[in-house]
Amino acid sequence: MKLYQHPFSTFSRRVRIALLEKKIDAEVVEVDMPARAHRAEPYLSLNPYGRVPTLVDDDLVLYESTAILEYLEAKYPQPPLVPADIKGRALVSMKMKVCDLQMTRQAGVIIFAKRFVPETSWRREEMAKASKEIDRHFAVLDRELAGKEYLVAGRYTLADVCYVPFLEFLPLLEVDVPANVRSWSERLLSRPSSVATKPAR
Ligand SMILES: N[C@@H](CCC(=O)N[C@@H](CS)C(=O)NCC(=O)O)C(=O)O
Repeated sequence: MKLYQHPFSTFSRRVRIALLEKKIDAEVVEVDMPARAHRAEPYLSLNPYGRVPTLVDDDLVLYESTAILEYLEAKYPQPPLVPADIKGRALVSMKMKVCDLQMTRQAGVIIFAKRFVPETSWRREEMAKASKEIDRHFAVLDRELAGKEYLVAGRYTLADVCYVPFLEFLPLLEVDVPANVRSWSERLLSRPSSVATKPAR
């Protein structure tokens, strides 16, 4: 099994966390993104959208980090990163989707600019709008996390995994971080799989 990824990639980090949590032995291949290898052959034959991560397992080529996480869960169910019951699993799916709809695009606007774009070229209006949307999402998460350590069923699941790479950059987001979100974030970021995959910058 091969994972094509980049160490600075938030979406790739989700998959590397799952590999570590499940102790899956996969070959991790770094795509030379600074040299635009993700936008050129042979990589485009694997992932026509030119993004990381991509997982290759024999004849299966999978891109989209959430699909990859679900595949790894199905192929390597131990230790489980989803609850055993179908209602719990449905909630995990819902929260993974919500993370992508309400958090990753908005956080990406800010995180990408602040990590990789000179300040003179920042699109400040777009970044401010993204911060507001994250504020609203955090207000919902804060209510949902009240009295809970994790998003679903009182246990660490793929839903939490999806958020980790984005919570890493909380200080960049210029949002008010409510108390329950802050303690959940600290709990997630202190897991060994998060520490081991923390990007160098
Ligand atoms: N929805 C995709 C997003 C993947 C994605 O946007 N990856 C970024 C790196 S974190 C990328 O490859 N960007 C390069 C580009 O779009 O040119 C997923 O969940 O895997």
